[in-house]
Amino acid sequence: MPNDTATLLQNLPKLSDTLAELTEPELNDYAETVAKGITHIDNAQDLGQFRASVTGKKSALTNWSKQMGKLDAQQKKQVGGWLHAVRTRINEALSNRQTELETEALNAKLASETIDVTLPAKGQQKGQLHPVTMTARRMQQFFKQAGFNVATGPEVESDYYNFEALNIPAHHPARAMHDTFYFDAHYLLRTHTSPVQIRTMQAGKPPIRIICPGRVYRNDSDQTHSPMFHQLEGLMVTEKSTFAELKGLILAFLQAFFAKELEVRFRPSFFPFTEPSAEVDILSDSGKWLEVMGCGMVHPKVLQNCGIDPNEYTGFAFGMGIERFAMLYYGIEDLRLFFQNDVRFLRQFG
Ligand code: 2NM
Repeated sequence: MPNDTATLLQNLPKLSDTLAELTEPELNDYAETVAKGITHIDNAQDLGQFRASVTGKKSALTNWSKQMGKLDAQQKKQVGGWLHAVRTRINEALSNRQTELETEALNAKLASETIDVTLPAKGQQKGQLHPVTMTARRMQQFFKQAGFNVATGPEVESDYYNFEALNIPAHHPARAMHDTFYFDAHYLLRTHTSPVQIRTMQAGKPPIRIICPGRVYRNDSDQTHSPMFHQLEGLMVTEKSTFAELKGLILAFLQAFFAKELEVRFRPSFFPFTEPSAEVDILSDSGKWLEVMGCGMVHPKVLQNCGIDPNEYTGFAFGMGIERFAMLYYGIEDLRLFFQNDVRFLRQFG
């Protein structure tokens, strides 16, 4: 069925121009043909044109209506009824089609404007976590399942929390060793996360099982040192924590972190805040021992400084550099890559 107005108009029944010659079936047929044609019009503009052609001033219908005056009263009533029915039928068809076309237009507009809000934005690349963050999370995952809670604290510390409480008195060589960034005589950037452990011991009672991840600062910068780096330290204080337990925990951690059986070696060492103290080495694939962390039994003086009676409680502590673990885990040779924020480097860790 054609749907342009010109063809539709041509295909309408050719009825007499003279009203007196028209019959009801002819008019009904005309109305039906017009109504059917209307259903095929596919746009509002054509519908408007068609409306004007079949109901407007110059339409056959209007022409017939104008001749009503020539009819006698009885004919007027009858033919008037017929014409009214034709006009009503045509107007109804026009109105229905108009509603349909408006609905179609609205649906098409809505469809064309549909936005999938779940699509990634144009020209955007997915970000990912920094390898140091992923490494820290991997480390924390182990200790959390082992019953340790995560504790955090300020990066700007007092010399008391960073040194004194840890049995590192003024003029102790460890203070020089630490190459500390001082703000003034008392305030500094923490050189390790141990002050968080001090604050936790002061604030609470054993049993204590915490890990303290975070940024630490030392005035040191070369291939293997960054002035800011990350540490994860741990502390457990109970009525009977032992070095054997510490060894078992660290062995389990290292094997879980590197996801393989590892040769681990505890080497006697010294820290002012632990006694005895040890460095922990792992045997690398190349057969070399690599130092990965330090640990020891918390020094009785440190417990005392925090209001914990060393005759009632014992504790062990350990500390490690997160960058060092990230380098070993991902096989990264140069520490500085972590801090340059070069996306060509960062994108390699999925
Ligand atoms: C290490 C090695 C050995 C340590 C000790 C303490 C505290 F506060 F409990 F005394 N926190 N961290 C510790 C012990 C840290 O890092 C190489």
